[in-house]
Amino acid sequence: MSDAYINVFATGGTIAGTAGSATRRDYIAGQIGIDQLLADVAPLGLDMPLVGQEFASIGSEDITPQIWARLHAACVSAMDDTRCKGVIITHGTDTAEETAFLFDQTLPTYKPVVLVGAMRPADAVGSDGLRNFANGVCVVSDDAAAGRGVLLVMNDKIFAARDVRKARTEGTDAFNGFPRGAVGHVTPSSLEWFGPPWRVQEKVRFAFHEALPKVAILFAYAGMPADNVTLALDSGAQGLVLAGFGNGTAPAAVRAALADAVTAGVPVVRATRVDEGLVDREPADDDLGFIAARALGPPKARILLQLLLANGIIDPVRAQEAFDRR
Ligand code: DAS
Repeated sequence: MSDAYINVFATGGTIAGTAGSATRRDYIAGQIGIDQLLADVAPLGLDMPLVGQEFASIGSEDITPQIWARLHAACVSAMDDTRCKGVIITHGTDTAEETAFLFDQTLPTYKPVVLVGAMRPADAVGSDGLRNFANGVCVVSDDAAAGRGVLLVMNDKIFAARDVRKARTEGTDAFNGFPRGAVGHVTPSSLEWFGPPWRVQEKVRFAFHEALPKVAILFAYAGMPADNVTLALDSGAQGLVLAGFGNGTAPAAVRAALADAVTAGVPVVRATRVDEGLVDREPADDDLGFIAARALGPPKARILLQLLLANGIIDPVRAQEAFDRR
C-alpha cells in the first residue's frame, strides 16, 4: 500500500490542551484543533501521511454517546477504506479506557485503531503529547499491529484496550495494564511486541448502539445501605455493576438486594473497587445469578454489560463467557 495513510480522529483532551505558559498548572483541554495538531506533527518527519478529522474538542470527562457514535461510524468507514492503514484517535486520558474498550468490542480487528493522549498540555515543559502521537504512528504503521483489538499508546508503552486503566492522576506514566501489563514497547524509532496478535481477523464482537441501556455502578463503602440498589433501579437502571470490596463483596443486605434485582430480571456484575486483581466466580454466583467481572474494572464492566443488554444477551452463562474472554 504505497499510497496508504493514517486517519487521525481528534476529540480533544490534554494532548490538545494549552495553559498559555510552560509552567502553569491549570490548562484548558481541547484547544488545539486538528489542523494545528497535524502542523505540529509535520516537522517530526513521520513516514506515513496523515488525514485528519475533528470530532470534538472536549475534555474526555464530557465524552457522550453521540460523539462515540460519530467516531465509531468514522472508524467503520476507515476499516472499509482500502488506502487507510489504520486509525489514531487523540483522546483525553480520563475516559480513554472506556472509549478504547467500547470500540474494541464493536470494531473488527483487521486494522489497528490506536488511542493516544497526553498527561501534560501541549505547551507545558516536558509535554508528552507529540511523543505519544509519534509512537502511535509507529504502531499503526506496523503490519503486526492488527489483530490485537483497540490499543492505547502512552509513555512508550502499548496497552490492549481490555487491560488498560488509568492508574495515576498525574505524571506521564499514568496507565497500567491488568492482567497483562503492556503488550509492546514503542518509541518514534523502534517497536517491539511482547507476543503475537491474539485476535487475528476477528469479526465484530457486538453490534454498536448509540443508545445503550442504562447501567449503574454501585460503589461499595463501609456501612453501605441496601437502598443504593433500590435507588439505582428506581432511576431506571437495567443492569447493575457492583464496585465491591476485595473480590467483589458487599454488605449482606446489599447482596440480598442485588439478588432480588437478578430475580426481577436485572443482571448484576460483581466487580471490585480495588485497583487490580481478578473477581472470580464463587459458588454463590450460581445460586444468585451474579456475573463475575473477572479482570474488568467497574467502568469497563459497565460498558460490557450495556453491550450485552443492547444485543439481547441476558442469560448469565452467556454473559459470563463475555467477561471471561480476552
Ligand atoms: N482533561 C482530561 C481528559 O480530557 C485529562 C487528560 O486528557 O489527560 O481526559
